[in-house]
Amino acid sequence: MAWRGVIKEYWDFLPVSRKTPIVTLLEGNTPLIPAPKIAERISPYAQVYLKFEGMNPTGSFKDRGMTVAVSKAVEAGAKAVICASTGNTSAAAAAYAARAGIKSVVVIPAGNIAYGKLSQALIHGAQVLPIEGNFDDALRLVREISQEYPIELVNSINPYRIEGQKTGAIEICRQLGRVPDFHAIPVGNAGNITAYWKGYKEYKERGFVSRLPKMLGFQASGAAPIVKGRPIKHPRTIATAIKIGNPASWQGAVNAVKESRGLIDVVTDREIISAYKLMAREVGIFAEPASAASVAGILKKAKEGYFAKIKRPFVIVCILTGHGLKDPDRAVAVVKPSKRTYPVDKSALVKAIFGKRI
Ligand code: AN7
Repeated sequence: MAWRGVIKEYWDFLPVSRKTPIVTLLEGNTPLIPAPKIAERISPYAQVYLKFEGMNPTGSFKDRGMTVAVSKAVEAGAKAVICASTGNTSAAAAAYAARAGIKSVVVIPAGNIAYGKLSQALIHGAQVLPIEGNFDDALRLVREISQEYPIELVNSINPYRIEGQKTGAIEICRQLGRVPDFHAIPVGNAGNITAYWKGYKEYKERGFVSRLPKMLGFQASGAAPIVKGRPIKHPRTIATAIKIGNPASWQGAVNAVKESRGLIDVVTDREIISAYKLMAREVGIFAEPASAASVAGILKKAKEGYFAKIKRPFVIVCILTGHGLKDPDRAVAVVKPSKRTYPVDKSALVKAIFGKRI
């Protein structure tokens, strides 16, 4: 049967009923792609899979949560939704609101969201309000506005977002036919790590599986409030998606790490870019920089010897949260292509391709 989207496929796990109007773009069912080129850098016993959430309809994992949040908002009679965003939430909110035929308002840190994401919010018809502050300022404002005015908040403090996003965990278990040993994931506002942990736990509680993965969360080193144990006033990282200094689901991330006996650590921008290029060049997957934090994280832990004690086959799943096309400027900046142009001349091209000697 054709894929029916997150709400219908995971109906029994979600707070929906026959009264819920289903607002879907058939999100979910994203590929779980083996990455032997990454695995060989981790351990001879490692199997690494990349869960490419960039293959969702708006190009990020946010769609899993947004289908549920917008459907429940419409069920409750909402005529408008609002969010703060580093970009991907705004793209998803704008698309699902468009699908539902309701208004969307997105508050973003001016000049700090990737061009692809901004273009999505704009073309889907969202009211885009760039503020002269960062994501944390934006989230504080939309929280207050949604409490005082008739507009539904669709950031991940909306529990329906977490409910939708937890389906990623169930999907991974079904695709793998087992529970991964390690689940590596970038952490920004910490909604997704909270959601995945909830999903794994519920899948186990219902008796479908009997184990749980260790949760490995990774923050950018300049935007690592949870690792540092205090909010960061002026977060900094080239991974703008996770440039967040005071995550809303802080406690959820801490619980996931503690309960799973996993860890949360930092990766530098340099490590992020290195993993970003490695994935593109050796695996064939173009994910956005924030997504590369999960791969950068396991490479770092491998170097530190974290996996060295394991002498039997084990499985790591890395969540690639968003598509590389979201942030084309970063890809071009990283590669720094030459500005040189060529005449319309075969020999000039042949020389460029094969060098002088041919
Ligand atoms: C590609 O869009 O917060 O830890 O406003 O876009 O659940 O916040 C995006 C976050 C990772 C972090 N990877 O997830 C937003 C926003 C990508 C992201 C994260 C985000 P959370």
